[in-house]
Amino acid sequence: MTKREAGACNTTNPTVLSWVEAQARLCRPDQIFWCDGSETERQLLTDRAVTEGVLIRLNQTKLPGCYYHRSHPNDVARVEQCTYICTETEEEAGPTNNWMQPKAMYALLREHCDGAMRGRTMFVVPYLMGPPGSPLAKVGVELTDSIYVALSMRIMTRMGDIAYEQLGASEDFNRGLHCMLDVHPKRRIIAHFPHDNAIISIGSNYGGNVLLGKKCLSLRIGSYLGRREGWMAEHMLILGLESPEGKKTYVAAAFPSACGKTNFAMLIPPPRFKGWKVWTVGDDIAWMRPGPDGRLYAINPEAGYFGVVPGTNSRSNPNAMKLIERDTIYTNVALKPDGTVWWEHHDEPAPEKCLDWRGQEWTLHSKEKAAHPNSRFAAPMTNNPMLDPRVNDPEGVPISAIIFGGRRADTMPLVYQAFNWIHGVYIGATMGSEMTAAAVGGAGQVRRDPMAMLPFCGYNMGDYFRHWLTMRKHLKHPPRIFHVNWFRRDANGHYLWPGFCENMRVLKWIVDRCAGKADADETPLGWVPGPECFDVEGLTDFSPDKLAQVQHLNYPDWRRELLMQDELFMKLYSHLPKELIFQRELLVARL
Ligand code: OXD
Ligand code: MN
Repeated sequence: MTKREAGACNTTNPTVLSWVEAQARLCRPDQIFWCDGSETERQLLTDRAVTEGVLIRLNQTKLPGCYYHRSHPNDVARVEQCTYICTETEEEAGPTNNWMQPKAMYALLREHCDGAMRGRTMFVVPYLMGPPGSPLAKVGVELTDSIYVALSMRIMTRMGDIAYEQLGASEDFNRGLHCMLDVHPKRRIIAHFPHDNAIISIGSNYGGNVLLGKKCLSLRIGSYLGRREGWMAEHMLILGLESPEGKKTYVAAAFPSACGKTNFAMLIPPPRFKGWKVWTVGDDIAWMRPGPDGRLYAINPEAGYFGVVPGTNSRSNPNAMKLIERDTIYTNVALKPDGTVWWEHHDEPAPEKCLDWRGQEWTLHSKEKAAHPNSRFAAPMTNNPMLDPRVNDPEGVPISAIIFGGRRADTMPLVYQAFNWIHGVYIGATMGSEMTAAAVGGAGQVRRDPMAMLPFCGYNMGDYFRHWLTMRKHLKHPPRIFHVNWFRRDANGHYLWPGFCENMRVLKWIVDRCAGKADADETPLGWVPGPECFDVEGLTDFSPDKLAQVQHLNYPDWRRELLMQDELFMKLYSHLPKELIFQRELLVARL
């Protein structure tokens, strides 16, 4: 067999070949580099990225295999205002999405992409979302003129020949095109064409906008395909909680961006829970379908974690600290003189001097943050010391509980359980959270974020709720549904719940509920743990009245909450399932 030259074409799939040729005719790159996902290729592209100044090689003794990238200061987060769902009718995309007619959007993008890769290389990045051979796995091919994207996709997905092996001669793959242009905000568009299984992203080089396997395919296009094909694409972590006796229970949890999904997915139980272990299947996205036994099975379509860095430390996430010690691409953190990195709330104290995320000199007296609040790591999941052995199981793992949660200073108790599936869908549909730096916008304001999918649902949100209700019919043993809030504060603004590893206590109650082992008290909101079946032993400074405070149902807050929920329901009214309106009435009556 002749050795393949790096970058040479490595597929005979006629549809891939003709589509790449057509896009190359439009974008006119100087070169086409066909990625195969090999180690040799990783080294070659990494060296090239370093030579071109796209990546900085970090201290290889302290951080082996780690590199540093700075994005353009105007390009540091997802841009929801430039993100479009392009369906024939506006109604299909629904009132929560920006919409444009596909024909008009294709025409606009053709103009932008015409000759956009002149003088540049087009990387052909084939990738597989999900374990090889899984009935849920999907193939995508991303064409990009960003070497940073090619290298990051290698971490975040199963990238390379493996995707062509899964694809065979099929035409069924996601067509993704990414042109950086000059990363000018005025030319930034992230367009999804669900009917064509296609994505075109221009004018950005920030992960969430350009690593097309992630939010674009796995959630926006994925949710659309899921409804058509009878499965669910959700913004959820997946973890397995193992008891000292070796019994494992899997749960999936949806929190809005930057609410600690990665931390929760990698939780290390506190000493009180000796012998208990948390295993990670995924930290951001779950694809779920009913299994032959009537349970809901989930896979993580990704192969890496793209986590928020500031706040990561050995208290919040010791496993992540191990995860990002090697083979990691850091974006927009601070760079220390010894070639290591730093960020706010790092274990180590702030350095006297470093370069901030913009590359400017930073000292202890600087007023600005050294790392951007949305700075990120991209690290392979295989670095995770607690990676679940079933992460590559093509059938996925059976989900016993679904947890919804948001960042709320008030109103929402620490934990409560839905009375049933429909009530649980209502709880997910009315979720709200304070906004964070993960998206451009008003950080701190509460916005409705149904199932944490507001920025990611690829069709009408009302129809998405209907799909959730319909899924129940295919589940003989549906997961139980819960709502949590780690972020409730007292009148002085202090957090009422210690959070981090102590969230294990909430998880344990949830898992016990699923096994029929924990008692609960009925409240107007749902089932809540009674003081006798919620373990607070070993929690310093947490008396039973603190539990009462963090669980407290404050009626004036709930009156306000119902009004805020109404705003979303009014917006979605024409497609809103009536079941949810009835659920609202039931809640009002109970309150
Ligand atoms: C993410 C996000 O990057 O949700 O995961 O913004
Ligand atoms: Mn996310």
